[in-house]
Amino acid sequence: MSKKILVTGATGQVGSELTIALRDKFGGGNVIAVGHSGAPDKELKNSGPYEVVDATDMNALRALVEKYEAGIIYHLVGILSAAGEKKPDLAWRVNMESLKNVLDLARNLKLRIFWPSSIAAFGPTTPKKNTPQKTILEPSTIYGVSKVAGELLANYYFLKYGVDVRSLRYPGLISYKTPPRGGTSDYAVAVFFEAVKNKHYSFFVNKETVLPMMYMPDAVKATIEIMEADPKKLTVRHSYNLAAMSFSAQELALEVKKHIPDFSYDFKPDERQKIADSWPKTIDDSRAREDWGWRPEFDLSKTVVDMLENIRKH
Ligand code: AKB
Repeated sequence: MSKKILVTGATGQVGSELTIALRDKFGGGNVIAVGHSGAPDKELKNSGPYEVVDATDMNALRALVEKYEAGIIYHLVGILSAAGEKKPDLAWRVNMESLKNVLDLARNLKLRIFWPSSIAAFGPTTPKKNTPQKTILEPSTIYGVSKVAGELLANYYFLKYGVDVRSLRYPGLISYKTPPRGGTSDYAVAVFFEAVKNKHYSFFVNKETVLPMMYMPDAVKATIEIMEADPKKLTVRHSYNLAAMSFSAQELALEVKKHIPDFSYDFKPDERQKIADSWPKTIDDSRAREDWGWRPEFDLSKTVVDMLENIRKH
C-alpha cells in the first residue's frame, strides 16, 4: 500500500494540526492537505502539497487519490453541531456524501480510512455519566444524526467489503490554531481568546454545563495511534469512545482566572444550551484503553497553562 496520505478538511480545527503532525512523522511530501472553503495558514501551505477539492465531488476526489497514489485518507470534512442546526440539509449533504465517497474509494482502491465521530452521536436518552461504548444513540441534532449514520455506514463497509476504516468519538476539542467554527463546545476555546484579548467572556451555556473535553495534542495523538494500531486488535469499527477530562463551564472559567486575575465572565445561555444538555457529561473509554493502549496526557490545569502560553505567543 502506498504510504501517501490525504487529509480532507485540512484547514479545519483538527486538520490544521493533524496534517502538521503527520508531516513531521511521515515527511511533508507524503501528506497532501486537502482544503475547500478555508484558507490554509503559512505553515500548512509551506510544509507540503496543498490541494483544493470539494469532497462531495467523487470524480475530483478520485482524481486526487490517483494523482498522489494515496493509500490512506484522514477524512475530516464536516459541518459541526450548531452550524448544522442552521443548515440541516447542507450538513447532511456535506457530512454524508463526502463520507460515502471516501468509503467507496476505499472499497475500490483498498485505502485505509480515518473518520471522526463525536459525542454528538449520543442524545438526550443516552446515560449521561460514564457513557458506555455500546449504548442508546438517539441524537437530537442533524450533526449527531450524521455521526450515527456514518458510524453504521463505516461498520457496514468494514463487514461487507473489508474496508479498513477506523474512527473515534471525539469529545469537545480545545485548540488555539484555528478559531472555533460552529460547534457547541466552542465556548471552551473562545474563552481563552477572549480572556487574553478582552479580559471578559460571556459563556453561551450556563455555569453548570459539563461536557467531555480534550486538548488537541491528545486528539492528534489518539488519531495517529488508532491508525497505526494492529488491525487485529481493533474490536470496534463503528467508533471508539474517547475521553480525557470533563469539567463545568464555571470550573473552566475559574481555572483561566487563576492565570488572568482580572478576567471576568458571565453566563448567557442561547440555543446551544439545549444541544450541550443532550450530550454526556463523562465517557467510558475503557475499550480504547484496552484495545490499542489509549492514555490521555492533558488534564484541565495542564491544558489551560498550555493554551494561554500559545495564544500569547501567537
Ligand atoms: C461540536 O461541538 O459540534 C463538536 C463536537 C463535540 O463534535 N466540537
